[in-house]
Amino acid sequence: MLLDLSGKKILVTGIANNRSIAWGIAQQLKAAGAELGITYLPDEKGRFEAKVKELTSPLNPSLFLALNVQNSSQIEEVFEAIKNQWGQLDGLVHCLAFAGKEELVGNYSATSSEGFSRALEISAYSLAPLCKYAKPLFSKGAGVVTLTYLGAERAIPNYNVMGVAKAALEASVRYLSEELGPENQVRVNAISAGPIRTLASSAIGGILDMIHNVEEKAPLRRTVTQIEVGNTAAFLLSDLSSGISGQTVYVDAGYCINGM
Ligand code: IMJ
Repeated sequence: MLLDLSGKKILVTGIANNRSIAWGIAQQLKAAGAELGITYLPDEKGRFEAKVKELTSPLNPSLFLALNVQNSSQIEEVFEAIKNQWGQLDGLVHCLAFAGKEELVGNYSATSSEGFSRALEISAYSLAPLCKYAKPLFSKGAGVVTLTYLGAERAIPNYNVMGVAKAALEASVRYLSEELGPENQVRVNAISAGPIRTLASSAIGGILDMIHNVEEKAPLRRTVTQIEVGNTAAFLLSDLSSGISGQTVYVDAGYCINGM
């Protein structure tokens, strides 16, 4: 098999429900033979935990861990569990983003300092401490994949502080790839996915207009699926992509090449 992840132990963060891009990624990594660890966002009522557990149980994850990246001891606990159960890590998938609803509408100049800090902390900064704790566990040729969006480099209505966070995330991918590459051939890449209806996008005004625009203008005249993003993540975490690091790879039906 050309694309083979068998024997690879990969941690997937950011699954919230069956529309999550992280869920499409987890399914395709499993289909390629990977052994999965899954994290969920702990909340008071345990709603995410129950939902994500039920959704992912067919994939037989060998680790199922609480992870709120704003809680640094939880980050340490996740990698302690990986060290104890797996002894090593072959892949890390970062699909975490959050901005306050009020920051995702209207004028960017109205972004509050707290809103800016929170969006950047969760959506961009979090990749750094995850890589810091993963680093001693990474096997030779391990990979890191994160999710970004075109709003990092173009001004997209209402994306606002998330665009700034994604720009910081894409820059972080370059610095982390420079840090992790030399010693152990660890590669760090981002996937820039086109708009998909998910929990993170359905709450947004104008998302349907964005999707219709893609269906009209993208070279493929359609949107992409979570599974297509998952297939690219599988490629980026496999040895097939051994020469690719520090990149933003577009899985957007070609949308971003259009002049208008
Ligand atoms: C998000 C906001 C504005 C425009 C948007 C999006 N477009 C797309 C998204 C055009 C495709 C979705 N996207 C790429 C995101 O990164 C979304 C992040 C996000 C979404 C929410 C919604 C609910 C909430 N906080 C959020 N934080 C981040 O309370």
